[in-house]
Formats: sequence, structure tokens, C-alpha cells
Amino acid sequence: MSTLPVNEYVTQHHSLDIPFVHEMAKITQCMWKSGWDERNGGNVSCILDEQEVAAYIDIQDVKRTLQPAFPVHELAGRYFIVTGSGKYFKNVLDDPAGNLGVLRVSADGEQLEVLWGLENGAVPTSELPAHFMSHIERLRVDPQHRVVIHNHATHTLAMTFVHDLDERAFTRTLWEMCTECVVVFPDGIGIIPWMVPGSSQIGRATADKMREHRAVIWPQHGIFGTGGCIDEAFGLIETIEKAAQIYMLIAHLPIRQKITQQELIDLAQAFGVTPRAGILEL
Ligand code: 2HA
Ligand code: ZN
Repeated sequence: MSTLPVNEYVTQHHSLDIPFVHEMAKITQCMWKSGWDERNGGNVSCILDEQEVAAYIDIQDVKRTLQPAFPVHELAGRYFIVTGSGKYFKNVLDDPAGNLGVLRVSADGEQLEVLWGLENGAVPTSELPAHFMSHIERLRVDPQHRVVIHNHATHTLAMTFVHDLDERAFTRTLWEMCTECVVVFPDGIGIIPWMVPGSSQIGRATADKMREHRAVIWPQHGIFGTGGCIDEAFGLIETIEKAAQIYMLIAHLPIRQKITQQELIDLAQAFGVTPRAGILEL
């Protein structure tokens, strides 16, 4: 028997019955519990198939239209589920429709059509420019691409204070921290300079890195991870964060042994991945 008032139960039940809403509620809750999304930190966007959306939502019923920061012709007609601007990941599970939204980029790429959620005048994440530009670049190199996740992964952020921000050196250090790393992100990490968040400039810089990497670090701020599904994008961030955590645990201690460059090469070979050129030195 439910202990919730009937109205609340019905509302929640409806939203969380939608698989892509449920998945967003679960992942935002998980990231908040990991301590990576304090207050309104972090944002997520996923590309959805039209049939997937139409199975649960009336796609003819546009509730509101919004103006994107720039026209997004490359994404015209695409459907997205996104987190809302200023919304707390902590609260998504209890109120999916107030904290998330399903939108479609209009056929001319000039408008965003809200189809579900973003209740009470909410708008999509402040980092929508970075998300849209990253989706565009990732789709160019990977037709299976669907998801962009941004969060404030603690040790990754900490590491940007003490480690050289050269992306090759940073990537090599991460690969050396856990045996699985070179297998999970053989394409390495992109790093942009510190920039003001929420702007089209930081979006452009992030997306430029996304041509060659699925993960991009924003120094003293957080990380962007991408993938073909939420598990993949989140798993990438989780793996980078784990490596950064190990680094922060060991960097100040005398190192007695480590994974050698040759062992990293052997590892890549055994798992059939090609490490980004110019990082491993023999
Ligand atoms: O959504 O994380 O980068 C809040 C942020 C901005
Ligand atoms: Zn952020």
C-alpha cells in the first residue's frame, strides 16, 4: 500500500512510468548522492527517438516555445530530455516534471518546442549551448552518440588544481591510476582553459574538444562526459573520477611501483583499443 497522498502518487507514478524520465531521475539522484551535484550543479541532456517519445507524450501538443541561444539547424527535429536551469538534482526523483523537460528542436532549428515537463515556467539548463554544440560534434564522429552529462566530480575538480593541465600529461596520469582507464577512454581527455560557464564561448570550446574526445574537463569546475546512452556517459565520468581520486590519494606519497608505459601498451593491445597517439612514451 502506498503511503503517499493519492494525487502525489498518481503524478509521480505517471512521470516515472516513462522510461526515459525514470532513467533521468535515477541518474541525477545517483550523481547527487555521489556528491558531484551540490545545489543546482550539473546538467544532463539525452537525444530521444521520435517513436520513443510519441509512445508516452503527445508530440503534436507544443506547450511552449523557447528561443535557443543560437539557431541549431544541425539538430532540427531532434527530441531531447534535459534537466532544468537552476534545478537541484536532489529533487528530480520527487518532481520529475518540475525539474526535467522534453523538447523538440523546431523543423527550422530556430525554436525549442516544450512537449512535457519544465513546469511552472522552468527553462532548460544554463549549459544548453555546451550541450547542443557537443551533441552536434559527437554526432558528426559517432552516429550512435546520444547523451551529454556535466557534473562537478570532486576529485577530478581537485586534480585540476595540482596537476599540469596539458591534456596529454593529464590523460597519461589518469591512465596510470587504474588498470581499466586506457581501455575505457583510449581517446583521452580534452581540457579547456578556465572560462565563464553558461556562455556560448565555453560551449564552443567544449564542443571543439569533443571532436576528438568523449570527455572534456573544465578546470576548477567539473567534467563533461558523452556516450551512446546514460550508462556509457556516466560510466566514463565515473571511471575518470575514480582515477582522479586515486591520484589525489597517492600524489603526495612516495611511489614504490606503478603501471609502466609498456604495461599500458600491452593492456590496450589485449583489449583491442588504440591509445591516443603521443601520450605513451617508451
Ligand atoms: O547547472 O553546473 O555549469 C549548473 C552548472 C553550471
Ligand atoms: Zn557546472
